[in-house]
Amino acid sequence: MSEPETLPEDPYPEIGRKLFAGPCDFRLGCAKLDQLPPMDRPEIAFAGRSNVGKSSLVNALTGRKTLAKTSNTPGRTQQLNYFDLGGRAFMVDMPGYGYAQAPVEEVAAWTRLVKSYLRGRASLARVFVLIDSRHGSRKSTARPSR
Ligand SMILES: Nc1nc2c(ncn2[C@@H]2O[C@H](COP(=O)(O)OP(=O)(O)OP(=O)(O)O)[C@@H](O)[C@H]2O)c(=O)[nH]1
Ligand SMILES: [Mg+2]
Repeated sequence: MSEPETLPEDPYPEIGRKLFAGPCDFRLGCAKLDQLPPMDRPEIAFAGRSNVGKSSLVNALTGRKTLAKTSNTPGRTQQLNYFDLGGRAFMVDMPGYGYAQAPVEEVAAWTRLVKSYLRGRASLARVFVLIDSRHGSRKSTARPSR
């Protein structure tokens, strides 16, 4: 059997372009697991050190400037922020890890939330871990417990 002369065109770049060019709205911010929305669609989440650019990436992907709130100060995002991507999927902008300019109890609370979410969310399809190319992947700055 002879090979077809041209492969069928890959439809996914265009599907993706349309998805991110369409509506994307902030749905809710969750400070606790029981506030998470129903698991009725796939979720993708952005993780990484505080200030690495997770919220900026949500804005860049959707071509919006202020959909996700960004800041020069690490520790801006303090909840699991859900963005509804055209009713097809959720993008989840997560709080970061590492140094954050926030009270230690609050950082500990959102760190617990993120860990529980990552461990148990059945509809979580992908997690993208952002790494600042200026620093590479760094060792945890967490101090050993005494
Ligand atoms: N140079 C550079 N700066 C960026 C880039 N992306 C984001 N920034 C800047 O980095 C800072 C932090 O961006 P955010 O998107 O708020 O970072 P974040 O990871 O959401 O931070 P937290 O919510 O605090 O965890 C802002 O001042 C952005 O303008 C990038 O690709 N290059
Ligand atoms: Mg953020």
